[in-house]
Amino acid sequence: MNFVHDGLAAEFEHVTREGERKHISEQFDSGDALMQEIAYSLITGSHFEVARLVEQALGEGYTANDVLDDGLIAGMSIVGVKFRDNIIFVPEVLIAARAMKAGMVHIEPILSASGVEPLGTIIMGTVKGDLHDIGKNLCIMMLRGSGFVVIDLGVDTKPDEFVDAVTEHNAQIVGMSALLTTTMPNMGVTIEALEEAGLREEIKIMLGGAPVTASFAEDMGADGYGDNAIEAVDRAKEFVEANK
Ligand code: B12
Repeated sequence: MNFVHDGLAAEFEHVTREGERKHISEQFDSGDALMQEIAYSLITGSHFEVARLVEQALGEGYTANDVLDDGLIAGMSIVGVKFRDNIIFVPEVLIAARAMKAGMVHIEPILSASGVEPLGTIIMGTVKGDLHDIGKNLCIMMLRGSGFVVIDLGVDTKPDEFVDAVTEHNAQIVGMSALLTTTMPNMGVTIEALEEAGLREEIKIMLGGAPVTASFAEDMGADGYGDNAIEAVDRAKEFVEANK
């Protein structure tokens, strides 16, 4: 690892799992001061600063992909770890998410204009009866940042809305989120609806949300489970890889 930013080096100390330390530190290996400043500003939620630095980087000739990967996503990975390990809580995550958004405002137009072939199309929604969307939105942000096209169906999404969206957008992946034990079964109901519509064989399904577990996802007939936004991206990439 190659930290030239003291604040970021201190933030990295919150990452204690060996595999994650390796993965995240690799993102900072270039030792680029500006990218590390962007990551740090994102972690600390300084959204004006993130917007300013991203603009500066693009003006200096950094590619949108580099700024996204080495600055914004690298910073967001540390936010994800800190949230999971109860070092920060929902308000701080939302503030970091706002900072990510402030940076993405400058990145997204370039990425969409560059015609980079998307990795795949994902339908994401919080299932019927459930209004929680903070975690789903974080996943969507990370998935978009990683090169997927994501159709966001929002909250309280009925099974037939998932079915219609898969057909309309010719999607390869469906992601469902649930935060209530009472709405978790609607994930299974939605999977049944996708089966009945004859779409199950054509898509991969991943489930997530705080009360959802890997074994629950398996019981419901999903193809995968993600514990956090980073894992949502990992699952989606695995699905695409498996389909090649
Ligand atoms: C914020 C919040 C709310 C907000 C939601 C705002 C919003 N726009 O989302 C409001 C105030 C509206 C709310 C309402 C309610 N809530 Co609430 N809420 C929470 C709270 C505090 C935080 C949830 C959250 O956003 N976490 C942060 C995000 C980042 O984490 P996450 O969602 O788990 O997402 C991560 C992963 O799970 C994963 N992930 C998420 N989705 C997906 C999808 C895929 C495909 C993948 C791979 C991964 C993935 O990645 C995310 C990022 O790391 C939790 C308590 C808690 N600490 O969890 C209670 C909680 C979920 N709520 C609860 C309850 C009971 C309710 C209400 C019923 C309260 C009421 N009596 O009215 C209502 C339900 C309304 C409804 N019909 O949905 C209970 C649920 C209990 C249970 N066993 O079911 C909880 C656990 C609080 C508690 N301890 O009692 N709530």
